[in-house]
Amino acid sequence: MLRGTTIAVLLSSILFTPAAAQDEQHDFANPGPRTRPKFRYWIPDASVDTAVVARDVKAAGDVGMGGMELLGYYLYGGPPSNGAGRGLAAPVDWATYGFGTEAWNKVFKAFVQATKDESLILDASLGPNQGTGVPAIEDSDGLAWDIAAYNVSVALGGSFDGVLPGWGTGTLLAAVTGLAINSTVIQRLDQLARDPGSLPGDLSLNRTQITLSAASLTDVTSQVGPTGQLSLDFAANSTGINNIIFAVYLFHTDYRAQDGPLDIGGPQSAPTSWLQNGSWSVDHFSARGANVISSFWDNYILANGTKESLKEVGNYAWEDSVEIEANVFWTQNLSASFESDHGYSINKWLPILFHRNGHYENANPSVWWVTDEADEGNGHIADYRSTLGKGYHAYLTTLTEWAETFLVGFSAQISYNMPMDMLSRIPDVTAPECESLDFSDLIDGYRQYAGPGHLAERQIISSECGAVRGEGFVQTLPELLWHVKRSYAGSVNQFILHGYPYSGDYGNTTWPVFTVRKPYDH
Ligand SMILES: *[C@@H]1O[C@H](CO)[C@@H](O)[C@H](O)[C@H]1NC(C)=O
Ligand SMILES: *[C@@H]1O[C@H](CO)[C@@H](O)[C@H](O)[C@H]1NC(C)=O
Ligand SMILES: *[C@@H]1O[C@H](CO)[C@@H](O)[C@H](O)[C@H]1NC(C)=O
Ligand SMILES: *[C@@H]1O[C@H](CO)[C@@H](O)[C@H](O)[C@H]1NC(C)=O
Ligand SMILES: *[C@@H]1O[C@H](CO)[C@@H](O)[C@H](O)[C@H]1NC(C)=O
Ligand SMILES: *[C@@H]1O[C@H](CO)[C@@H](O)[C@H](O)[C@H]1NC(C)=O
Ligand SMILES: *[C@@H]1O[C@H](CO)[C@@H](O)[C@H](O)[C@H]1NC(C)=O
Ligand SMILES: CC(=O)N[C@H]1CO[C@H](CO)[C@@H](O)[C@@H]1O
Repeated sequence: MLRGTTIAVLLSSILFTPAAAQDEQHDFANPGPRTRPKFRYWIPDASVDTAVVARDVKAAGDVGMGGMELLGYYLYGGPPSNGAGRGLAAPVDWATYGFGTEAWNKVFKAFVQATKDESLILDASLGPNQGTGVPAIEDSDGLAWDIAAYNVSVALGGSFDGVLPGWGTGTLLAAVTGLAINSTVIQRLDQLARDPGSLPGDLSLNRTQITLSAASLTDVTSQVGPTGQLSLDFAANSTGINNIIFAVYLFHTDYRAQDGPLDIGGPQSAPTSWLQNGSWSVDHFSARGANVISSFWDNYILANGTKESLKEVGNYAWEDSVEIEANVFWTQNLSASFESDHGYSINKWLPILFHRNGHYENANPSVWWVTDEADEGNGHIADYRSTLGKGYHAYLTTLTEWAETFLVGFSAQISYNMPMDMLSRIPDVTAPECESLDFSDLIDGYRQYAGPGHLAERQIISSECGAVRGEGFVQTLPELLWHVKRSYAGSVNQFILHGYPYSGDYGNTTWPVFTVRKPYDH
């Protein structure tokens, strides 16, 4: 963006002129709000004082910011059971002060109005905590999915007559049999060293690796009875370690973007409807997940003039890094999409997906199943990841198209924490966002991220800039400028400084009053 493309950039900004962008002054000494940095603005929840919100917005404008990016922090989704520096309870009732409630709307409207009053612009997180979801009816199809595998071993030459393991824990996706022919303990002394046969980006992990004969893998789903009954005879096999029957089930992760009031401590009351019951992470691999978010906003946030106000001062709808927990990222229709993408059924390859395809500890089990194919089955994993990426494309582009009808567009931290080709998804949003923290201020990292954006003529490459582990409330401006300059050098041209916490008190006199400090960690 900084090189010899000024004419192209000017031309495309004339062609791409949402109402709110037309007022932008291209004055180097006194840039308009769209060119200035913004603060990520954490409010703890919707119990905040709207006068303080207005004061914070004004304070941001007064120090030269273009505006704020509003994020209801909600104790990072909810207080963890071990405290972790975030308390053990919410000090106010989240049935009343949850994301998307009447109280939330009041705060949001005040934020929009303050932004307008100060002639600034705003970004808004799509949901609480990190924007992965909104209030919704529990277990509805558009919410996040996961799969789990259960197994039972059968001795060589033996047989099985019983109920599938794990029966009743979800919808049966497939039952598969295979012959284990090797079991090896793999020790990886250097975690960053490339594992032979692994896919790009995989960490090297210690594990027991069980090799399945690819030729033996058999989809036996059609033989499973209505109560999970299965009878199989393995008499034919006399070599190898043992036979294994896998049962793989589909279910909702029930991963919360914001805990429901009864899932946390503090002065909580029972929700009277799903609207007061916290937020659920949506399915990030289908348009259906995107529609849960957009229809919630259309019906419960954008009504009564808010949408019209956003046409004036709204910049981006935004989603933070995706941190949904899953064994294996999935979407309800993935098996069908996989078959139509690759021309074969995923069913008998399901057992080998259960490592490095989800998030958090569940994606790093102590046992990996692989095949005796030359690539240990990684070709099938790559096929799965490409289908998953197409689902994510549908999610991102659906939100982008929706956001562009009333905002400048959609900004998101693309493919964070998910096993997909990040670069191919970067063009899917209006303003792809990276960050200084986990890009480690690496100019080449920024360039890799910005490249696909430039090829797709994206004008803005955003950064969540300035977070440094352990530097909350002690960082100096020269340090911050250093992060900014490294980013500019790598083609980043929008800065969301991380961050500005709500400046008022949080809580009430009955519950401990404290100010939420969220200095650095997401
Ligand atoms: C403050 O805590 C008291 C005691 O639990 C509760 O009754 C009251 O509703 C709380 N106030 C707010 C604003 O949540
Ligand atoms: C297979 O099942 C056993 C017990 O049924 C369980 O301990 C083991 O973790 C399972 N293996 C894998 C890789 O899931
Ligand atoms: C089992 O796998 C290990 C590691 O790949 C290999 O060294 C060993 O030869 C294999 N054993 C058999 C019987 O194939
Ligand atoms: C694997 O195990 C070895 C031996 O216990 C240990 O030294 C090493 O750090 C472990 N590697 C990883 C990547 O955890
Ligand atoms: C709220 O969510 C909980 C699960 O967290 C569920 O058990 C309860 O039925 C839900 N209540 C309403 C009113 O939706
Ligand atoms: C819009 O106004 C109606 C009527 O006052 C009210 O019932 C509804 O909750 C409002 N919706 C929003 C999102 O403000
Ligand atoms: C599921 O995928 C198949 C194959 O791509 C497609 O024909 C079908 O419309 C999809 N269904 C849904 C609900 O997305
Ligand atoms: C019944 C069964 O699992 N048969 C398998 C025995 O092992 C050979 C070699 O791996 C496979 O080809 C068979 O399918």
